[in-house]
Amino acid sequence: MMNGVGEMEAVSSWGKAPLVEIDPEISDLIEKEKRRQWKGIELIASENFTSQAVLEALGSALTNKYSEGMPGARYYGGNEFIDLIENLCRSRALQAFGLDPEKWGVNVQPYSGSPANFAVYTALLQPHDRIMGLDLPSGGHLTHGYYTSAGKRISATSIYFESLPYKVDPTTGYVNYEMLEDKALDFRPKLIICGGSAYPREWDYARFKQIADKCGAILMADMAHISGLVAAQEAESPFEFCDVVTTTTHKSLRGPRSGMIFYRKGAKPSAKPDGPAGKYDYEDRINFAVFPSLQGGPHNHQIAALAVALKQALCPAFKAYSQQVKANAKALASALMKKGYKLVTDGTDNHLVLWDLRPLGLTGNKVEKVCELCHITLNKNAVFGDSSALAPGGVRLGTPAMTSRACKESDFEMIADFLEKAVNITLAIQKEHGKLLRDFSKGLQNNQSIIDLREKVEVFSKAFDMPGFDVASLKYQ
Ligand code: DSN
Repeated sequence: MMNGVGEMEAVSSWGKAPLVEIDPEISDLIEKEKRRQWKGIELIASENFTSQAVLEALGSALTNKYSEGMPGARYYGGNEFIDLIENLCRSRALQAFGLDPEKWGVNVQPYSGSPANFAVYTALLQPHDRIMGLDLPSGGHLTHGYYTSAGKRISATSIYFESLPYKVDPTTGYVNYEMLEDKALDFRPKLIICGGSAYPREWDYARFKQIADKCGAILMADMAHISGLVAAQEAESPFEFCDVVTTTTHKSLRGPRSGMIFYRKGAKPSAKPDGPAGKYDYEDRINFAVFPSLQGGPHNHQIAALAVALKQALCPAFKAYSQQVKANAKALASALMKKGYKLVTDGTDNHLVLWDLRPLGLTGNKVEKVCELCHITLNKNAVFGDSSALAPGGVRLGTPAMTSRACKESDFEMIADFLEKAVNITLAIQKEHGKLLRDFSKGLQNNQSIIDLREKVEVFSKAFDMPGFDVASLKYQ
């Protein structure tokens, strides 16, 4: 049945009307979320505040376009400008990490980090091939393989491949390279992954390469957390030693949510001293794994936004930003340690600290909850040796987001004071109401100490500007 003229007019008027008119409910929730971001202290180590320019590209008409395939070889017409955008993004990605386009290529189509990692496995491995990555409770990532102590396969990496974790040394918190080597020589993995989500120290990529060579494994770095620091040369670069490097783009790199896969190409040195040189064959395999094996059309608005973020990462100011991220993490770490708290590895080399709450008799869940009510956002995190994954013994704190709001070392000392207050509130509630979460939660309601701390946190946070949007025009102040 034909629609009436009035109905069709309504459809065409939707095209130009603003969000607030079309969907006040969603518009209002976005405004509330903006206020939450502005008035809170954001310490989630994997989050950041991206720029207005990146947000503009993300919200652009590029979202309308389908472009399966690679630039110059698409399955749909109309990709003249999309090709230019993707090629610009690819060349900026290589430039940002100082890579020679004769030796390295990059695929910028992965929707995010997990799809990027799975695309690498799909490209370079056969089902049930062996993978070694840092164990989740040691600070690794789910996509590097994870199954529970009862053997339940949690990550798709462990469902479709055979994964064996390596771990950190329980006394130092650093990766135990000797144990990794022993395990790798027994297990003979096809792929070894370096990189993690809650590891506060540098990676010894040269050592990883030695181990990978000894057992004939491909070496992949997942530099998602530190890619901004790598681009700014404020962290060791994995590119000298690794065959493949994956990353998300929204963490320390300050871009949109997206993913990239860098792969070696061109001449491949022989495995034997006098053997003939070969050629890397990763490029076609990785491109094919991303599309058509795993994904459909690339998200062109994300790719354009990533190109913008990479341009910003190439500016001298990004180096200064990344230096400040690290200086702030060190300031936060030493302020907490001065207060007598225990940090995993007793400090940090990068953008995060992992706070071991077990000596206080607290779990990460409770501290996360109290902090959230005080408008400090952080996440509970496993600490090596935790007996329960459901009640991890630590919290993870990161500095990239608040550094994007121009916080300096002295501000992070203030943040350490707020965290100390939050922990003391948690201890007091636990003492009064007990350890069981159900009982503990009763102490959170109308708790005056929480209300007082939240007020202080909001006053502190509001003093810092927000990248990406104008706080003066926020609907909720
Ligand atoms: N969810 C991210 C993190 O918090 O580290 C990793 O994907």
